[in-house]
Amino acid sequence: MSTTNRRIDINEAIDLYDMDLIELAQMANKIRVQKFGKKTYYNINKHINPTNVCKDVCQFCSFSANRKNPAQYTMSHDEILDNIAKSIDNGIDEVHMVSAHNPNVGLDWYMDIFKKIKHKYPQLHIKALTGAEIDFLSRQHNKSYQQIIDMMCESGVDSMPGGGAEIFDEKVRKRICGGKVGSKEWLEIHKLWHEKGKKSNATMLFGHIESRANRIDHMLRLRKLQDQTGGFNCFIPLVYQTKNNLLNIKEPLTAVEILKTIAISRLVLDNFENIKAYWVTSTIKLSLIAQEFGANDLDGTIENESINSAAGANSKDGIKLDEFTSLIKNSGFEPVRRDSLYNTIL
Ligand code: V47
Repeated sequence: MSTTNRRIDINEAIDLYDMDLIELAQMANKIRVQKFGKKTYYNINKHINPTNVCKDVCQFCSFSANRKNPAQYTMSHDEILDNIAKSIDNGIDEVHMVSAHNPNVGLDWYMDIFKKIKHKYPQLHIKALTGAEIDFLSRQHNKSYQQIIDMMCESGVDSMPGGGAEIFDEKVRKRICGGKVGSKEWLEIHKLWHEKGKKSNATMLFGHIESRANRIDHMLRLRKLQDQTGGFNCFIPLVYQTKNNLLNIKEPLTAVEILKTIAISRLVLDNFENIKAYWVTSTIKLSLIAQEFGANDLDGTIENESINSAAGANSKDGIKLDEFTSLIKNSGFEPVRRDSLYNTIL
């Protein structure tokens, strides 16, 4: 590896996987320490998934209603508001709202709930609608991406979550989620969102049928867009959960491969400030170790997690705040509460 400040290219990044685990950790940790010292960010948030009725059939998904999980639901706006009301006393400052691609409800069902949440709880940050949902809404309701994005802004959406990115490589994407938003379109939607002066996150789903080269390619496409817009808040590598879906992957990733991928993302994504080791998919224990591998954020308390718990993750009821902060502290790091835009909350 060169010692100049030249950016890591695709081949160099793939070769990083062959490095000794601890040496790789040290390289990633050096950057983490320069930027954040021992600080690890978390937030107090709530996930809501208002419907699991989905027009698409992604092979990795265990959440949407399909032949493996036939129990359909669609929450009313009152149910969603009641759900939020129950969490206000827990101090949440963010609602993270992601739905399946439900063709049975109108565009207003999506937009009106944002308005109602903002009206009732103006202090809450609404992080909602993935690039995949925006693409679905645009096709379903014959609107441009720009029109949907304008509607989101008018309805009170503050930022976009990073979901729906999966893996950008077109061949792999076709096999795991053919028919859903394309890679170019996902990036285009985030670009348009950033051009409105808004922030979003970026995920990468790994540990299924993709190669290491596919992961690096994914990161480099994100790095390119981030160079243009600077609009991504954080990168979130999502570890594929194997249960109750159609992919049928027999060998889940090893901890070493997960940690190496997190460390490499810190090194390759030199223009991303925050790398999130999402405790839900990495498991809480591995996320704590990932703090030594370049990760500076572990996500939040969540309260109800449906997408990954349906696939086997131990996250259905979120994590209790004191347990979360003690675990960070006891692993030698300083838990720092942040808002959705990474401002520190004292
Ligand atoms: O896009 C679906 C993933 C994502 C599985 O922006 C799975 O702060 C693992 O994007 N195994 C939705 N992952 C969740 C998401 C997210 C989560 C937390 C924080 C943020 C953020 C965004 O969940 C989907 C998909 O990639 N997913 N099924 C599975 N079996």
